[in-house]
Amino acid sequence: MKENSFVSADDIRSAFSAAMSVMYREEVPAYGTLMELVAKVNGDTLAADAALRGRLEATDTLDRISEERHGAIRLGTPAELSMMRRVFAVMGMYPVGYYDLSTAGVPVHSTAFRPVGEASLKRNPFRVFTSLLRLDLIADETLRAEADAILKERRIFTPEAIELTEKAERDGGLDKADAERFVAQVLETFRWHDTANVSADMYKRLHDAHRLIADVVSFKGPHINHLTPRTLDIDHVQALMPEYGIAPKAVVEGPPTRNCPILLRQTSFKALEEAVSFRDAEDGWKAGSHTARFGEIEQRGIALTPKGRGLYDRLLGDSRKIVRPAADGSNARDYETALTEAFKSFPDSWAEIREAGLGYFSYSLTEKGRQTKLPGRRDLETLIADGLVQFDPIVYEDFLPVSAAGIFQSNLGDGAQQEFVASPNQKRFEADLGAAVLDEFAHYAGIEQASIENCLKALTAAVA
Ligand code: OOG
Ligand code: NI
Repeated sequence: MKENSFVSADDIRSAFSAAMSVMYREEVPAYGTLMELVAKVNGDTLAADAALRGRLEATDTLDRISEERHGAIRLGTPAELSMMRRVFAVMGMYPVGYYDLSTAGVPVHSTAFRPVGEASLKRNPFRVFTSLLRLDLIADETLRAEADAILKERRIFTPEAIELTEKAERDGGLDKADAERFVAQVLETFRWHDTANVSADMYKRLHDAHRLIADVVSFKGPHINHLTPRTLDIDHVQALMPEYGIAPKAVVEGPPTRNCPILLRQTSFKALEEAVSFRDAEDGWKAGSHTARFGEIEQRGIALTPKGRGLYDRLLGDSRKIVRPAADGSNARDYETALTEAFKSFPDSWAEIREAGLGYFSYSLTEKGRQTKLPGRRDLETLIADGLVQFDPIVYEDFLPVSAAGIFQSNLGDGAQQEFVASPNQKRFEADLGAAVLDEFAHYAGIEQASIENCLKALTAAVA
């Protein structure tokens, strides 16, 4: 087969995220309502802010502004995780970062599968936050063994999805017809099943151990548990949710509202209680319910360096020492005030953030820079001071463990707080995944460095 007849991985990912969006809106109508609200607020925000509109037109694809930016699944076994890695690779999505959520009372560890190159991110940044259940954190040995046996029996991928993934690996891509089949087949893995794999009794035992264990073990597959479009004004969407008949989680996760957005802010509507049938030896099925699926929104800011991230973590920790957000929203205002206070010591202009070495920036030539040729290399600070080079924040494309834990918790119910001994195990995760995860800091540093090199090269090119 000729190579140029392959559909690009970026196009397959775009088709996949679009198909998943349609499926999820059908499965969870409240999610469709959230999408409408997001599109409206994004439209209003752009209409009121011509400068923002201009910037987005220049740097982004404006007509895709309200589309999904991420989703999440929870897997049960190492074999599922490593196959998922191969499936996502066909869509140009690679594991970035390691997140240990055990410290936050959730028995999983995770990575985010996402596109990594600038062109791919621009075309479609869709990511899937992917968690692997840690049965090793479950104290009850009998239950652990039972859960393990149930998980080993299930097949979350259709035979055709596996065949097409192998074909893509073998041939280096998929043609149009195969790419379409691949999207349809892989979508099956993410579909909701309203019939459980287990009896109501088993479900209850799993649920009593941890709600998340019941969510992973009781079903045929790792249903997509939320999708997340991008909003240009997260505070506004949060405030409007009740008017649209959807219940927001108590607080927005992440940093407070700022002039210069940093990292990632997220909020969601609370997971819905849905009817499911459990296996029952006597009369076939027994009616019950399960709560897992929700909708989320995100707003992204600059990627922080390890130093910036350290400061972020410290200030977040400080504010949570003063007020810990309650799930019922009763102290939401106090929490916001404490957060805003604490973050006063995080510089809030791009120049200060850059000078303090807190964030990653992409450097480019100014108009004057483009018309200048220098006889030799000068240092970056001089070039900036001379108005030859400018800098723009690099957007954070990853996730935050404390925020992720908050999202998990708000959708597991108030009683779900549980203590586990902190036990990050990246080596084990990577062995199960069958690959190392990309180090996010090294990745952003690489993008920054490459942009600096480009400027220096362009400024001296004609003379060299
Ligand atoms: C994943 C929660 C993490 C986020 O946006 O931080 C997440 C889950 O609930 O499975 O999606
Ligand atoms: Ni999420």
